[in-house]
Parts: sequence; C-alpha cells; structure tokens
Amino acid sequence: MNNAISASIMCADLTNLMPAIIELENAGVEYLHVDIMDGHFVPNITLGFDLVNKIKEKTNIPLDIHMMVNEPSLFIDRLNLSSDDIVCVHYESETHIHRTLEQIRLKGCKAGLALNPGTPLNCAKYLTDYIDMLLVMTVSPGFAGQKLFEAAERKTSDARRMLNECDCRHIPIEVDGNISIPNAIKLRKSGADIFVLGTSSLFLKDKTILQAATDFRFALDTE
Ligand code: S6P
Ligand code: MG
Repeated sequence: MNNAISASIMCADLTNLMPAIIELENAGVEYLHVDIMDGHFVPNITLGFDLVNKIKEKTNIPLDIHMMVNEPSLFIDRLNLSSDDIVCVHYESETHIHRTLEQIRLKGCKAGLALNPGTPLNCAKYLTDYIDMLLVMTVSPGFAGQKLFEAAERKTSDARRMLNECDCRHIPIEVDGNISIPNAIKLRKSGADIFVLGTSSLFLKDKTILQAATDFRFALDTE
C-alpha cells in the first residue's frame, strides 16, 4: 500500500469525534491511527480501550492502533478488532516482543512493530516473519506537535534497505511524527509507505480535513 494516510484521531476534536470520522471516511483515508498511551511508557495518557471499541463500531475505516504502553500483551484482548486492523507494539515495551507479535496475529489482526528514534533497526531484523508493518517513529512518542528527529530520513532509508535485503519488500514502513507535506515527500523518497497525519498536515486551523487530505495526496502524487 503506497502513500497511505493513517489519520491520527487524537488530533481531532476529542469532544466531538463523529464529524471528523465522517470527514475522514469521505476523504478516503486508509487507516484511523489510534494512539493508546499509559502514562508510563510515555509521559502522557490518551485514548482508552472502551473508546477505541466504540470507534470501531462506528466506522469501517481500518484501525491502526499504536500501543504506547508497558506490557501491551496484558491489554490486547481488551480490543474488539477485525482482520484489517493493525495492532502495533513497541519493541521497547516488552521483554518477549516476539511472543506479543504472535499474540496479535492469533487474535486475527495484523501485527506492527514500532521503534523509537534511538532504537536500532537490528531489533526488527529477526522478527520480519511476524510483522505486517514496521513503524519508524520520527519523533519520540507521547505528544502531537513535535519536531522530526534529525536522522529520520536516514533511518527510514536504512529500514527500507534492511527489509528489502531480507526479501521483505512487502512489509510497509509507517512513519509517525511531524509528517508535514515536505517531510512526507522526503520520507517517501526514503521508502516510507504509510504516513501518520496529525497537526502537521491533516488537522489544521485553516483547512477542512477533506481539503488537507486532498492537498497531501496531490503533493505526494505530483512530486
Ligand atoms: C504521538 C503519537 C502520534 C501523534 C502524531 C501527531 O507520539 O504517536 O501518532 O498523534 O504524530 O502528528 P503531528 O503532526 O502533530 O506530529
Ligand atoms: Mg502514533
């Protein structure tokens, strides 16, 4: 899946989510990116399982769940998901991450592996048989509105090379954090496939979601 948009729902109006979800459906975004934070793995608390399950009931957009919690294996069964949904867990969040990736697939979902900016790519090298997506964090997780970390492009192209070298061209790379249009163009050239869009390009004061999504796709398609 090339140039896919995963819309970061924590950046929408959290007191009035349905209009944003309907607009995202109309804009044809490929995923709803749902950030779950526990106040321990990251210094912030966001969306909880009950809300996520309610969102799942209200839309057919596949969910792309980004678990920023310690020991996500304890919580995965709280989610009511289907086979198009992705559950993405951080390498750094579990002692036995391989077991957790297997747990996600056994649940019938796609499994994603997320890496913090400082986490070496080698961590993913022997796990490629167990993942359907690699999430390269382009900021330290925890907050919207941060700045891309300096080596984001280099890390994304190294990740693409590593996946290609182990015959895993089919595994998409997702990038998350400060994905503005110029940053997305650079990261696409480095090999990113799925773009998490938040305050940098989709939830803007001066554009509707539909207009922002259209502008984003046009910029990537014409570059
Ligand atoms: C935060 C979280 C992200 C943000 C998204 C915000 O760590 O994982 O998914 O919601 O990155 O986007 P932006 O454009 O405000 O950085
Ligand atoms: Mg995220």
